[in-house]
Amino acid sequence: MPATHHQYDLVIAANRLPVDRVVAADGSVSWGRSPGGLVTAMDSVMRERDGAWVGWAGEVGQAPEPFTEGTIHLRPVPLSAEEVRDYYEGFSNDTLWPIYHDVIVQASFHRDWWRSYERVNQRFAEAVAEVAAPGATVWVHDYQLQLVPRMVRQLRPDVRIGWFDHIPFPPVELFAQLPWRRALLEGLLGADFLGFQRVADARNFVRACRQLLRAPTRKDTVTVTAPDGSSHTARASAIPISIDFQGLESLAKTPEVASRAAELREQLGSPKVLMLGVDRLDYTKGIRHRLKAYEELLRDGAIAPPDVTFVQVATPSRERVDSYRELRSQVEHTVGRINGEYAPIGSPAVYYQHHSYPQDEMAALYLAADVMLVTPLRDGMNLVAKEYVTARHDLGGALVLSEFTGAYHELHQAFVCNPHDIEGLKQTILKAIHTPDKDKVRIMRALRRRVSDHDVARWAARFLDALASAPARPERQEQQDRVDEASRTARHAGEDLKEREDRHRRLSERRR
Ligand code: GDG
Repeated sequence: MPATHHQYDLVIAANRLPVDRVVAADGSVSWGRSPGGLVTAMDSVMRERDGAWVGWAGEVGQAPEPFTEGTIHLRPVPLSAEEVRDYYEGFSNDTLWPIYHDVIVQASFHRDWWRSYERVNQRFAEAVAEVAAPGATVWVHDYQLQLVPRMVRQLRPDVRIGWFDHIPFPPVELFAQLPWRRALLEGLLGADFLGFQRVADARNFVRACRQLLRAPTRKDTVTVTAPDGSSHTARASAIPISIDFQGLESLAKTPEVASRAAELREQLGSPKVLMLGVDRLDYTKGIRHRLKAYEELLRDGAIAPPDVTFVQVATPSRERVDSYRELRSQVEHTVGRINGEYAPIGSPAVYYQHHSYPQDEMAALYLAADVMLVTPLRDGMNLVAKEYVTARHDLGGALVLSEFTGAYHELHQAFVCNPHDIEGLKQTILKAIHTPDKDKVRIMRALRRRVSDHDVARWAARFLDALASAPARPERQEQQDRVDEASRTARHAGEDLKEREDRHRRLSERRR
């Protein structure tokens, strides 16, 4: 820990830094803030603390020198071309991602990839240990960095460590396939607090620890004993992520976005019903199932262009991983077939956009769409669902939402579907189209209330509160157990309040 480094009270570690390299026309290089909820959330907590962010800057080879962007100190971690291939595209996206998403595609297991994952995680941990102030709070993000909590704990036993899982945590039956399952769980158990999108994810994690490590568990806590005999308690709970409600709502309310939304509808041939899908081009997002249901609705004559049309934004993603390349060609083939079969000249049935848009254009698309199709086969949360309802300050529109998303657990008033059930999905889409406006307004109001009450700033604050109050030391947990036990005994014996208080006091005195 060189004394020359400035150290920070709050350290975020995530695969990517929240910035993108911008090359100006004159060739000069600078950094621009990448848009996204996580950055906004961190802004809200870093305003009050001295914060640093450890992550990859997005380019292979030597990392840029640490720098400051806005209020955040950025500490780039270098990755070589082989590490991007093995740690990132390989182990993270072709081993863990499929296992954690119900094995929609087969996972690949390669020992080289695992070794690279370990090496890169160690590098992240060392960078964290270097910038964390004594007693700092360290917040590690996501499946790419599951070994980091334990590695940081070994380097810096003084810091408090949290980990947040942005994607699902799989049932133990699937997780158990991983040859490195023990090391992954032990890596995570270096954390004092682990946050998940759904209660089921937290439960899956605790169950995996119990079954695969034989670790003692109690409700949402796991007791971890290190080889040296020292132990600590890790707590796992659901703290679902959200978005910057106010920021997006204000953007959607600007006259520019409103007029762009109207212009988009006109450019799309002024359909009576505009359907929209916005996803990374990922097999978890259910794009093929969505297209199948849509194609069958056209075939059945239940809908037809130009009255009904569908815009699918499919943001390029992980294009060097085979399963993603295959998905792209299947989706593009299907879109071509649908348009060839069902669209008259000048009125496409599907507008397929394989590129990304600026945020104001996304807001205009949301505002223009009558039916938003969010149909993943499995998704940790799905922020698009939350963004859509946030943009609909006019209370218009209808959200079709898969029950296999984390978002479903908060937005269950939406038009809920099981994307595997194509017949059911078709009926849900028709229901979203034909439900009377007054009912849709009522639904939209409820959905918006949920997101506005649970925005991303609240998510970050809840996570940090949970981390701050997690039982970092086992003695603390034992004390709590003793107090719980005393109050149970007191209740059973029918003691009155005074006696119970006396008992607690005696216990506390004994502890001191
Ligand atoms: C992981 C989990 C979890 C997409 N296209 C454009 C664009 N986007 C933005 C959306 C949204 C974000 O990307 C995608 O978020 P999701 O939640 O849908 O999905 P993942 O990327 O899979 O993220 C997921 C999330 O982590 C957070 O915890 O919800 O379950 O898989 O914000 O708006 N944004 C812009 N142009 C585009 O073309 N500006």
